[in-house]
Amino acid sequence: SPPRTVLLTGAAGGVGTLMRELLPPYGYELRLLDVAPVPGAPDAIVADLADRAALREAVRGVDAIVHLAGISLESTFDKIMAANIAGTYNLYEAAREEGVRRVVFASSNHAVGFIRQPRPGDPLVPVDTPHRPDTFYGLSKCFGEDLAQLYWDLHGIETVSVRIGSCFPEPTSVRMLSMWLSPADCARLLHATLTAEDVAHTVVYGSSANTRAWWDLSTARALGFEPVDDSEVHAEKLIAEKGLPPEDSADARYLGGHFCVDPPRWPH
Ligand code: NAI
Ligand code: 15L
Repeated sequence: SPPRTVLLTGAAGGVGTLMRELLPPYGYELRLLDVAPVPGAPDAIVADLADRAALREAVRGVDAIVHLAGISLESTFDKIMAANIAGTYNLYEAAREEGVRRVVFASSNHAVGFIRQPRPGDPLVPVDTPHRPDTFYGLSKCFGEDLAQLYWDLHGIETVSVRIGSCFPEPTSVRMLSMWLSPADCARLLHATLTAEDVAHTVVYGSSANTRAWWDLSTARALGFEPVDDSEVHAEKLIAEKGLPPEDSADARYLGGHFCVDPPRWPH
């Protein structure tokens, strides 16, 4: 039977706040967790991913986990290590101990951020391209994907790793015209990842049906995801406001855009 009770980690964050509104209509009962208090949700579990006892209690009895918690931008290695690397390990251990069978892991475009943006006519970027992180942050997402594979192979815990593009109410940069995952499409995608059968460890790209897409969405579609929105409706206004990024800038060159911030060292 499809999962009903879902633990949403990172519930106080940007995506978490959007999904708190958009997932319940699909029939989910959400249990919320964040290290920060979740506004308007007095029942939310306020706990750090470092707190193994709290995680074990938080995952007890849920059908699935949507794991959004963590540092969501570049930071120091030590902070990334604690929240994203050790934190994700702690959560999977809790899932194993409590018998939770499915996790949806919020990976990121920054796991493959140093891949060149395809130009019009080039093939879309496939999910099985080698990792190419652009930051310690992106590296932590590579770790999370490999951890997910290990927990499938060793313990039979299924994961869909969603390499999210840019999930915000609207695209706010030219790069985001390619990367945008509308909140409604994000909810559709999470619903697909929670209900598809036999996912083992599947990696999918998370973006909308963007005219300027860079990514191959076939693995997401195979789970039943049908994106509806297209960032193109925002393109004219956005480009008029921001202009196109210079051709030799990271924003015009790499999937990860401005996360690839070190121009003098680009050998490619
Ligand atoms: P966010 O930074 O707004 O939210 C992350 C939440 O995690 C925050 O509420 C924070 O308090 C919580 N958190 C951080 N460290 C924690 C810890 N040690 N223990 C418990 N909670 C902790 O990020 P956003 O934008 O909502 O992203 C959600 C997830 O999706 C993140 O994992 C991010 O890396 C990933 N993602 C988001 C993208 C986007 O476009 N918004 C793009 C790609 C990936
Ligand atoms: C991410 O991974 C970040 O969490 C998010 O804040 C955005 O910066 C997004 O990528 C992006 O690349 O636009």
